[in-house]
Amino acid sequence: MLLFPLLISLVMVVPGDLVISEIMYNPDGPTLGIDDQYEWIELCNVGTVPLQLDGMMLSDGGNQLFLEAYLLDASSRVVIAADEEAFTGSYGTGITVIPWDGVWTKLSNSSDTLLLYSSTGQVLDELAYSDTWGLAASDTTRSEADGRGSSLEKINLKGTNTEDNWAPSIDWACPDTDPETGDPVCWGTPGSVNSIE
Ligand SMILES: [Ca+2]
Ligand SMILES: [Ca+2]
Repeated sequence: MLLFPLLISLVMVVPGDLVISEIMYNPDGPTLGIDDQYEWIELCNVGTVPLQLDGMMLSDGGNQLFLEAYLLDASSRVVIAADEEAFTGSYGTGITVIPWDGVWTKLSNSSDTLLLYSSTGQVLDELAYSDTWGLAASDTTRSEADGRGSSLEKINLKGTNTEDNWAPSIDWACPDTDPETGDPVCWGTPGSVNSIE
Protein backbone atom coordinates (compact mmCIF):
# COMPACT_ATOMS: atom_id res chain seq x y z
CA MET A 1 0.00 0.00 0.00
CA LEU A 2 2.88 2.36 0.72
CA LEU A 3 4.05 2.13 -2.87
CA PHE A 4 0.97 3.88 -4.23
CA PRO A 5 1.73 7.45 -3.12
CA LEU A 6 5.36 6.96 -4.11
CA LEU A 7 4.37 6.00 -7.64
CA ILE A 8 2.06 8.98 -7.91
CA SER A 9 4.82 11.34 -6.84
CA LEU A 10 7.01 10.04 -9.63
CA VAL A 11 4.56 11.07 -12.34
CA MET A 12 6.36 13.60 -14.52
CA VAL A 13 4.49 16.78 -15.08
CA VAL A 14 4.56 18.06 -18.64
CA PRO A 15 3.66 21.49 -20.04
CA GLY A 16 -0.08 21.75 -20.38
CA ASP A 17 -0.94 19.59 -17.38
CA LEU A 18 -0.66 22.33 -14.78
CA VAL A 19 -1.74 25.83 -15.76
CA ILE A 20 -2.03 29.29 -14.31
CA SER A 21 -5.82 29.60 -14.39
CA GLU A 22 -6.53 32.90 -12.64
CA ILE A 23 -4.61 35.83 -11.15
CA MET A 24 -5.48 38.74 -8.91
CA TYR A 25 -2.78 41.14 -10.06
CA ASN A 26 -4.33 44.37 -8.87
CA PRO A 27 -6.63 43.91 -5.87
CA ASP A 28 -9.28 46.56 -5.42
CA GLY A 29 -7.74 48.73 -2.71
CA PRO A 30 -10.90 50.27 -1.23
CA THR A 31 -12.65 46.92 -0.69
CA LEU A 32 -10.01 44.21 -0.70
CA GLY A 33 -6.70 45.78 0.21
CA ILE A 34 -3.19 46.47 -0.91
CA ASP A 35 -1.27 44.45 -3.49
CA ASP A 36 1.38 43.21 -1.08
CA GLN A 37 -1.28 41.38 0.92
CA TYR A 38 -4.07 40.52 -1.47
CA GLU A 39 -2.48 39.38 -4.73
CA TRP A 40 -2.98 35.69 -5.44
CA ILE A 41 -2.49 33.12 -8.18
CA GLU A 42 -4.67 30.08 -8.95
CA LEU A 43 -3.25 26.92 -10.49
CA CYS A 44 -5.34 24.13 -12.01
CA ASN A 45 -4.34 20.55 -12.77
CA VAL A 46 -5.98 20.03 -16.16
CA GLY A 47 -4.30 16.65 -16.61
CA THR A 48 -5.61 13.22 -15.70
CA VAL A 49 -3.34 12.25 -12.80
CA PRO A 50 -2.46 13.87 -9.46
CA LEU A 51 0.59 16.17 -9.59
CA GLN A 52 3.13 16.82 -6.86
CA LEU A 53 3.82 20.56 -6.63
CA ASP A 54 6.87 20.29 -4.36
CA GLY A 55 9.78 22.32 -5.74
CA MET A 56 7.86 24.01 -8.52
CA MET A 57 8.62 27.70 -8.90
CA LEU A 58 6.65 30.78 -9.88
CA SER A 59 8.61 33.80 -11.02
CA ASP A 60 8.24 37.04 -12.92
CA GLY A 61 11.90 36.80 -13.85
CA GLY A 62 12.92 38.59 -10.67
CA ASN A 63 11.49 37.24 -7.46
CA GLN A 64 11.10 33.51 -7.10
CA LEU A 65 8.66 31.61 -4.95
CA PHE A 66 8.90 27.87 -4.48
CA LEU A 67 5.89 25.67 -3.88
CA GLU A 68 6.01 23.26 -1.00
CA ALA A 69 4.73 19.68 -0.96
CA TYR A 70 1.15 19.31 -2.09
CA LEU A 71 -0.44 16.60 -4.20
CA LEU A 72 -2.94 18.29 -6.50
CA ASP A 73 -5.66 16.01 -7.79
CA ALA A 74 -6.66 16.03 -11.45
CA SER A 75 -9.22 18.73 -12.27
CA SER A 76 -8.48 20.46 -8.96
CA ARG A 77 -7.24 23.95 -8.15
CA VAL A 78 -5.16 25.59 -5.48
CA VAL A 79 -4.37 29.15 -4.56
CA ILE A 80 -0.99 30.68 -3.83
CA ALA A 81 -1.56 33.85 -1.85
CA ALA A 82 0.84 36.69 -1.19
CA ASP A 83 -0.33 36.73 2.42
CA GLU A 84 -2.32 33.69 3.50
CA GLU A 85 -3.68 35.33 6.64
CA ALA A 86 -4.95 38.34 4.68
CA PHE A 87 -6.40 36.06 2.01
CA THR A 88 -8.34 33.87 4.42
CA GLY A 89 -9.47 36.97 6.29
CA SER A 90 -11.26 38.13 3.15
CA TYR A 91 -12.16 34.91 1.35
CA GLY A 92 -12.69 32.61 4.32
CA THR A 93 -10.95 29.37 5.17
CA GLY A 94 -12.76 27.06 2.76
CA ILE A 95 -10.30 27.56 -0.10
CA THR A 96 -7.13 25.48 -0.45
CA VAL A 97 -4.19 27.85 -0.03
CA ILE A 98 -0.84 26.11 -0.34
CA PRO A 99 2.41 27.09 1.37
CA TRP A 100 5.37 28.53 -0.48
CA ASP A 101 8.90 29.68 0.30
CA GLY A 102 11.08 32.41 -1.15
CA VAL A 103 9.99 35.89 -2.25
CA TRP A 104 6.53 36.67 -3.58
CA THR A 105 6.65 37.21 -7.32
CA LYS A 106 4.90 40.55 -7.37
CA LEU A 107 2.28 40.91 -10.08
CA SER A 108 2.70 44.20 -11.88
CA ASN A 109 -0.37 46.39 -12.29
CA SER A 110 0.63 47.27 -15.85
CA SER A 111 2.09 44.22 -17.57
CA ASP A 112 4.12 41.26 -16.44
CA THR A 113 5.28 37.79 -17.42
CA LEU A 114 4.51 35.06 -14.96
CA LEU A 115 6.43 31.82 -15.36
CA LEU A 116 5.65 28.45 -13.80
CA TYR A 117 8.57 26.03 -13.62
CA SER A 118 8.62 22.33 -12.76
CA SER A 119 10.92 21.11 -10.00
CA THR A 120 13.46 20.29 -12.72
CA GLY A 121 13.38 23.77 -14.23
CA GLN A 122 11.13 23.12 -17.20
CA VAL A 123 8.72 25.93 -18.08
CA LEU A 124 5.23 24.51 -17.58
CA ASP A 125 3.27 27.66 -18.29
CA GLU A 126 3.97 31.26 -19.22
CA LEU A 127 1.49 34.11 -18.91
CA ALA A 128 2.46 37.52 -20.28
CA TYR A 129 -0.53 39.62 -19.33
CA SER A 130 -1.33 43.29 -19.64
CA ASP A 131 -3.71 45.61 -17.83
CA THR A 132 -5.26 46.28 -21.23
CA TRP A 133 -6.61 42.72 -21.30
CA GLY A 134 -10.35 42.79 -20.82
CA LEU A 135 -10.68 46.50 -21.32
CA ALA A 136 -14.27 47.08 -22.37
CA ALA A 137 -14.72 48.85 -25.69
CA SER A 138 -16.80 51.46 -23.93
CA ASP A 139 -14.18 52.08 -21.26
CA THR A 140 -10.86 53.67 -22.13
CA THR A 141 -9.59 53.83 -18.58
CA ARG A 142 -9.22 50.52 -16.75
CA SER A 143 -10.37 46.94 -17.10
CA GLU A 144 -12.48 45.41 -14.33
CA ALA A 145 -9.46 43.28 -13.41
CA ASP A 146 -7.24 46.33 -12.97
CA GLY A 147 -7.99 47.37 -9.42
CA ARG A 148 -11.76 47.33 -9.77
CA GLY A 149 -12.47 44.08 -7.96
CA SER A 150 -12.39 41.40 -10.63
CA SER A 151 -9.57 38.94 -11.10
CA LEU A 152 -8.18 37.99 -14.51
CA GLU A 153 -9.48 34.54 -15.48
CA LYS A 154 -8.50 32.07 -18.17
CA ILE A 155 -11.47 31.06 -20.33
CA ASN A 156 -10.34 27.79 -21.93
CA LEU A 157 -7.84 26.27 -19.51
CA LYS A 158 -6.32 24.13 -22.28
CA GLY A 159 -6.08 27.09 -24.65
CA THR A 160 -3.36 29.65 -25.19
CA ASN A 161 -2.34 32.47 -22.89
CA THR A 162 -3.44 35.12 -25.34
CA GLU A 163 -5.60 38.13 -24.74
CA ASP A 164 -8.67 36.52 -26.30
CA ASN A 165 -8.48 33.63 -23.80
CA TRP A 166 -8.31 35.74 -20.63
CA ALA A 167 -10.86 38.19 -19.28
CA PRO A 168 -12.00 39.82 -16.03
CA SER A 169 -14.12 37.63 -13.77
CA ILE A 170 -17.84 38.32 -13.90
CA ASP A 171 -18.99 36.44 -10.84
CA TRP A 172 -21.36 38.78 -9.09
CA ALA A 173 -21.83 36.75 -5.95
CA CYS A 174 -19.79 39.46 -4.36
CA PRO A 175 -18.91 40.01 -0.74
CA ASP A 176 -18.64 43.79 -0.80
CA THR A 177 -19.69 46.96 -2.57
CA ASP A 178 -17.62 49.75 -4.02
CA PRO A 179 -17.69 52.57 -1.46
CA GLU A 180 -17.70 55.17 -4.23
CA THR A 181 -20.28 53.76 -6.63
CA GLY A 182 -22.23 51.30 -4.48
CA ASP A 183 -21.79 48.66 -7.18
CA PRO A 184 -21.11 45.06 -6.15
CA VAL A 185 -17.41 44.24 -6.19
CA CYS A 186 -16.27 40.82 -7.32
CA TRP A 187 -13.02 39.36 -6.09
CA GLY A 188 -12.76 36.49 -8.55
CA THR A 189 -13.17 32.77 -8.03
CA PRO A 190 -10.06 31.53 -6.21
CA GLY A 191 -10.06 27.75 -5.87
CA SER A 192 -13.26 27.41 -7.90
CA VAL A 193 -14.26 27.08 -11.54
CA ASN A 194 -13.76 30.40 -13.29
CA SER A 195 -16.84 32.53 -13.84
CA ILE A 196 -16.16 32.75 -17.58
CA GLU A 197 -14.75 29.26 -18.13
CA1 LIG B 1 -0.09 44.15 -8.34
CA1 LIG C 1 -11.00 30.30 -10.37
